[in-house]
Amino acid sequence: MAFYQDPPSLGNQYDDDRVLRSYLARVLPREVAASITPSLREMGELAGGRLYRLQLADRENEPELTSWDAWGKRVDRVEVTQLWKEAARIACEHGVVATAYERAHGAFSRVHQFALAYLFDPSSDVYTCPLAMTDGAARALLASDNRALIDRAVPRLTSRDPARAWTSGQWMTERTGGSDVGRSETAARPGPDGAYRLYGTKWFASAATSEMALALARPEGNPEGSRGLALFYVELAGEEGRREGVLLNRLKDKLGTRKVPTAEITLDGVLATPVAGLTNGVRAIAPMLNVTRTWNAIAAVAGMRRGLALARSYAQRRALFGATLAEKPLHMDTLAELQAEFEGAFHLTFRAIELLGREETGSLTESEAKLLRLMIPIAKLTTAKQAVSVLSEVLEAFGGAGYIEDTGLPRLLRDAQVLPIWEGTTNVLALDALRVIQKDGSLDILAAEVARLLTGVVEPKLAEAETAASRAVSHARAWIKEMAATDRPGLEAGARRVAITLGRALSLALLVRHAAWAMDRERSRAALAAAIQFERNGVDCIRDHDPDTVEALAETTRQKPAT
Ligand code: MFK
Repeated sequence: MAFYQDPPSLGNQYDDDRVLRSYLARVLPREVAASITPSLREMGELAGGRLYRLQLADRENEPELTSWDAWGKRVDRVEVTQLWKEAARIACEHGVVATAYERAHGAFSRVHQFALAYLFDPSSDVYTCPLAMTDGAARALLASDNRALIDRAVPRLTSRDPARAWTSGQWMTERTGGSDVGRSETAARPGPDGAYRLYGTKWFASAATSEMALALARPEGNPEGSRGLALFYVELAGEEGRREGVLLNRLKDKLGTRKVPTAEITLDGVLATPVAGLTNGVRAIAPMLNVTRTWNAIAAVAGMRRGLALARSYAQRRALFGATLAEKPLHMDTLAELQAEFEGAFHLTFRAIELLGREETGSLTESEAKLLRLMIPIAKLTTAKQAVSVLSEVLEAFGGAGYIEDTGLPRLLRDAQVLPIWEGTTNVLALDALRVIQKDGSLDILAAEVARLLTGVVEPKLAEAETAASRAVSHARAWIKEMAATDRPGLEAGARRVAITLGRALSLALLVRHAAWAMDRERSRAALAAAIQFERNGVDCIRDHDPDTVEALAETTRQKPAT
């Protein structure tokens, strides 16, 4: 008999997830946990079963843009993949956005909603991209207090009825770039009737199938820079599904997220309504960014979890050199490192989600609000980097099969590679975190949070992890203070290392706190092992700035190419 390898398989993705179930048991009141468990189990079943099978079967399909009909009329129709059609219906009916706004369980509804998103995401072919923007748009509209727009759009954005539900786009990035948004060129011109129309090009409009978008544009006569931009609401759900004044030039040919119909769009006089005045558009869209960055972190965590679930299944089935991979010490050591990274990212992200839920229900203290403002960029950038490195290792854990498209595995890495890029690159968010730290003292609050998490933990095996977490935060505080006084360029150069150190220190403190709880209440040693392993993986990345070395290498960068 010739040899054929059994492929990896997935079970119910809720029942199989110790980390999720243990976390929910700790944070949720018993009656809330009992009430939401059936919905999570149902989503876990879909994600490990029907949706996953459809995802594999639909692997080669991609969205298609039809610009013209047979008779020469411009139609700009986007046909999405089969899985996306199914994912849209499932997400809507299961309330993957709506749950957060229905607030059946107050602040815990955010935890419920993001637990649904976490289970759904890896089998959705990144349908979580439009969901993230939809959630973010609902949040930004509600924050704007623009009653007419709230009444018009929010019930659609948060609907559970697929026939009524809308998704939203987020139109920021232009050819001038996605980071320095203040250079945007899109103009907003009022007509004789006072209504605004937008003129310009949006260069990376994700999920071009949405029924509305929030867009940044500069009202004519406004000054340059980001304060001269305003936030506009654009409705696209016209009579025939296509709105006058919006042209889809082409879909992007991307490394990953290939099922997401990301478009280059020309705005040629589309009607638009100011959301919150005619200036300070970045400030007005910030609530959306904080929500989409949280979705980014949950997608990173969910991607890691899916990769590890497949790698574990494979390790049990794949035999070589006389034993299965699951019996090989080096393979298990490799997977242990990855598992610890996933668990750290999980607790970091869900802690931010808990605070988000409390912010939205008005139960956040002033210092917790500052902590949340700092945690979102830190969680986004830390988890995105982890996802890329963990999923690269996951592919290697399959040997050559991890490199072969029809296993469905390479997609995991390609789709992860967008996570450090969109919604603010690692460096842009590290600088955002540094600005926040210097402005409002939120690093002291983060340090107090780490100290609080470690208080009362008496397990001797966690002592090294506790020390590493608090030392890393102290190092970051001292380093920022010293560099701010002596070496501003050095401070900027080290911003990424500081942000990742803070992300890892907070993750470790959260792991320690959860491990202590899990040993006490569940008699489980798995969370303890994750905390110990995470500390071994390394926490403090801060290095002294060495301007001579950096400058010497910068000279190479600046060298003109030989002609
Ligand atoms: C599954 C996951 C799915 C995710 C899917 C999403 C797909 C969508 C794809 C995209 O759209 S990717 C494009 C995303 N682009 C970005 O995320 C922009 C990245 N650049 C930045 O974040 C820059 O730091 C920023 C544009 C904000 C810099 O602009 P400014 O105007 O120089 O910023 P400034 O002065 O720091 O902020 C202006 C105001 O906004 C300030 O308030 P005040 O006017 O009151 O002083 C800031 O405090 C406030 N602000 C900025 N960021 C904030 C914020 N407030 C709260 N939270 C924030 N995050």
